[in-house]
Amino acid sequence: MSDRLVSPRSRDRPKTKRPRLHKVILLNDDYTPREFVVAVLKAVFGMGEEQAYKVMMTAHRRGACVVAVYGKDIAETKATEATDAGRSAGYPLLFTTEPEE
Ligand code: TYC
Repeated sequence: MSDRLVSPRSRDRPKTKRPRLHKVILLNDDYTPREFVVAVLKAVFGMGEEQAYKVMMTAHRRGACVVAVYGKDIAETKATEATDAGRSAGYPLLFTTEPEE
């Protein structure tokens, strides 16, 4: 039987690497009100109150917290949107992105 299904040898396999996912990271600051951070996490990242509060408090206590993981473009768009929401309200709230290992 010559038409068996066999997985191609690595030498023949096309190298289609999956694009890396990117983390959105919330950074603490001394000025943005806690409730405002929670509201932004709910609005931009679709979190519920409890999850948003936990993430905000983790950033508050530890300096930073991973909010979510997306493909590069979505991660960057959401980080910008969330940072802009703070800026529009006069707060230094900052979200950054970084590639996952
Ligand atoms: N540290 C801020 C305060 O005490 C609250 C805060 C939490 C701000 C998390 C940013 O990512 C943040 N008002």
